[in-house]
Amino acid sequence: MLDISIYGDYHTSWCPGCGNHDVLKALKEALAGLDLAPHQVVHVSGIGQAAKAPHYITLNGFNGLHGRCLPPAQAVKLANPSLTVIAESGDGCNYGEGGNHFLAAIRRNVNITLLVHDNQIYGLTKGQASPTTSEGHVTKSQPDGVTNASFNPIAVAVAMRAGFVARAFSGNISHLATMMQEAIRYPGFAMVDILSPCISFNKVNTFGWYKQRCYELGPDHDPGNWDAAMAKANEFGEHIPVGIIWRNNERMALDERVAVCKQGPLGRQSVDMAVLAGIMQSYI
Ligand SMILES: Cc1ncc(C[n+]2csc(CCOP(=O)(O)OP(=O)(O)O)c2C)c(N)n1
Ligand code: SF4
Repeated sequence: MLDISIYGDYHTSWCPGCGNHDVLKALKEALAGLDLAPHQVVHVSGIGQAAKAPHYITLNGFNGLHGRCLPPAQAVKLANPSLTVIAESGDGCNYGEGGNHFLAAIRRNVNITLLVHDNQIYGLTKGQASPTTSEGHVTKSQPDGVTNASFNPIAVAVAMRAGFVARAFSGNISHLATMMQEAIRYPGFAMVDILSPCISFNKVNTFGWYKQRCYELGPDHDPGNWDAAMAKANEFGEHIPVGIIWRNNERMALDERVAVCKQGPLGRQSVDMAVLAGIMQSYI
């Protein structure tokens, strides 16, 4: 196990008490436990408070556009499969602006890990409703309460038979770190939706609110059973299950399925100019 100090200790611009601090700590613990040195990991993010995570940890980092962390993360993995690739951003970024990239990543199943800081609000832009904000939640920009049905990322991912789907709570760092490790170990697209309070702009879904409701899934839940996973995915309210909700034990990652990927890193493969010229000719 590596010493956690290898990932640095940086001053952040996050509010004291924000759940993001716990997510960052859990990520360092998870990587240290997996013996992953900074040069072996690429950390890709979008825009928002959560998306600042790569600024505060010593790893290879790439900060992209709002909602767009998944396309570059998948490209990095395909270009160099020896790297561990982690995409990390907020619920707005991943399920709102990046909603279609989220669906495409599930379908494509490249071997990367997605960490979503789900604070059920747009934090950086000061508290507008995000896709996961509950119906009826009053915000400054929804003074009569949110009228849209909230997006359930877990149910969507399980319905699409994604690779690996887990939920965690930033108030339980060791459980969260374990979920991150399981996601990183999974050989395909793995997501962890992390319930992580924004203490400044979401006064409903607080640490206390989640603490009262979150319960850990035990050995009686079989993540390989799709019907059971769907039932757990739809449980959100008075009781919220955390743990591995769904694990697809059958679907192979794109990196294992597609012939060109099996020939090694795309970045090291040579281009057959004659074949390329032939393809271009066929369009002229
Ligand atoms: C295409 C685009 N739309 C909107 C914005 C403005 N914007 C920047 S951050 C943000 C909200 C981020 O919220 P979330 O992803 O939930 O992350 P949080 O700040 O809560 O961690 C928005 C709407 C933008 N930068 N780009
Ligand atoms: S505004 Fe909310 S999400 Fe942003 S740092 Fe503060 S508590 Fe965290």
